[in-house]
Parts: sequence; structure tokens; C-alpha cells
Amino acid sequence: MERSSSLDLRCQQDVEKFFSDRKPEYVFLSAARVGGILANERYPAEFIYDNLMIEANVVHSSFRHGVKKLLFLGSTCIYPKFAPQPLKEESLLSGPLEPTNEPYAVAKIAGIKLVQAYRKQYGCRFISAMPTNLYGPGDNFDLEKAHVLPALIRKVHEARESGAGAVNVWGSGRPRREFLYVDDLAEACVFLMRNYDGDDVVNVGFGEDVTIRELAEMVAAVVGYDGALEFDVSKPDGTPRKLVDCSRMTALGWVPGVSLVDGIEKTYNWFIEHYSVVTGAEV
Ligand code: GFB
Repeated sequence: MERSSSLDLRCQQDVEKFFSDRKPEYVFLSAARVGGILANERYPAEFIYDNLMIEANVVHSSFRHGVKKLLFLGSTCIYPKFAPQPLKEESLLSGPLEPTNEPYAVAKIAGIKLVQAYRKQYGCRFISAMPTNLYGPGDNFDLEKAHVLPALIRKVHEARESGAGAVNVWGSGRPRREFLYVDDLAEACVFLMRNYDGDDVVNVGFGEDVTIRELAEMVAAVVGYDGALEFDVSKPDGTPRKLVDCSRMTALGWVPGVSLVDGIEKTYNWFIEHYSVVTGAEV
């Protein structure tokens, strides 16, 4: 696996050189500019530009260098804000997107179309998967840029450590989100690389969702915090729900294995073991 510090996937020349030097046979295109709801709102140009450049360069070089198979990872935010739930793959492009992450979603939709076009015109064995909200060890715990789960883990932990009486939770607490543990997604990607070769995208979900309030309560229980949850409605809720229909993946023979509570515990344990590194705090 290459990290952005050693290879800038936005630079076509660098990507071409990487492919001619390393000659990869299988490509898992998971690299992306990602972030939570506020990061998407604040940095729309970076989210659309970086993701378009990354996917265009990697897909094109994979074609030029005869990669055997490529798996492109999108996101469930590609589906319309008010599409029927659970979200089916067929609902793609059937309605307006959630405004808070539309630039990112458009870039990811372009990635899907890239993969499908290279399959059609050049016969490339390129496939796409749409994972639901991911979390786990190695997550981004920056409170401005992170997704909700790592942000809440850090906020609740620091509230307990400091003796704060309340934790600030963005939004109303009413939106619903589905969460998939990162190891489950990794396993699903290998499974798809081995067992799927179709034109259509495949949703990779957990199968259940929770409200943000329920999530915050679960994090507080895992961390052992009994203070109050304060909901800050000056912050956006984003899309009301995005539970994916993962019947395609189930029919292929794959189901996730890590429950949300177990996943939160594993992630929290990793967070406290790496606290000084992920937060930059002097311990
Ligand atoms: O995870 P999140 O930032 O992104 O927010 P999305 C999910 C919900 O959690 C929103 C609420 O309703 C937030 O208001 N929330 C509560 C918080 N407290 C917090 C907090 O401290 N931090 C954050 N970040 N949220 C993302 C897209 O949408 O979904 C990405 O922006 C990507 O591009 C990802 O597609 C999968 O789930 O709303």
C-alpha cells in the first residue's frame, strides 16, 4: 500500500511512473480526499478536485499498464438525499444529492462512470463498490475534519478525562447513520475482487442504522462517561438517513462480522493507545 506522503496520486506523471516501476496486477482504489460533514462544506474544491484527479489517474494508468482487475471504492453519499430507503444501487442519479457533500459525491459518481466506461470500451475488469460510513483503528480524529464516530469517541473521552459535565454533539441527533467496521470492508474488498466482475456498483453495508443520539449514547457507555449530551442545532444534520440495501452483497455470499458496539470498543482501545499521535497532545 502506498501512502500520499510517498506518492501523489493527483499527479499523472507520478502515477504513470509508479505503474511502470511497480507493475501492479490488482488495484484497490481506496485513496481519496475524505472527511465529515463540516470538512465537506468547508473544502468543496479540494474534495472534488483531489478525488477526480486520483480516480482519473489511477483508472487510466491501470488500463495503460494492463492491470488484471481494479476495485474502485465510492461512498453511499452518491445516492439522492431523499431516495427510498434502504438505498438500492438502481437509485443512483435518480434525484438531487445532499448539498453538504455534493462535490465529493459528484466526484465519486464520476469514478463509477470512469470504471464502467473503461469496462465497455476497453474490456477492463474494473468494478465499483459503495461502502457505507466507515470507522475503525487508524481513523481521523481531528475534530473539525473527522466523521461523526471518531469525533464522538474523542469528545467523550476528553470530556471524561477533564470532568466536563457535557459533550457537544452536532445537529439534532435525529439523523440515522449506518456504520461498517474497517476490517469488514477490507474483507469485503478482497471478496469482491475474487468473486465479482459485473458492470453495476455493489453496496457494502452493515444492514442496520442508529440515530446520532443513540450512537452518542453507545460511545458514552463504551467510554464510561455519564455526563450530558448537548445537541448543537447550529451544525448541519446532513442527509436524514442513508441505510444501504446490501442484498446484492448478501446474495454473493458476504456478510459483515463486527457489531457496532464491538467496533466502537476496538476503535476506542486503538484511540487511547495512539492518543498522543492522533491528537498531537503532550501526554
Ligand atoms: O459523519 P458525518 O460528518 O458525515 O456526520 P455524514 C454524520 C452526522 O453526525 C451528521 C452528526 O448529522 C452530523 O451533524 N454529528 C454529530 C457529527 N456530532 C458530530 C461531530 O462531532 N462530528 C461530525 N463530523 N458529525 C459523510 C460525507 O456524511 O458521509 C462524506 O460528508 C462521506 O463525504 C461520508 O460520504 C461517508 O455521514 O453526514
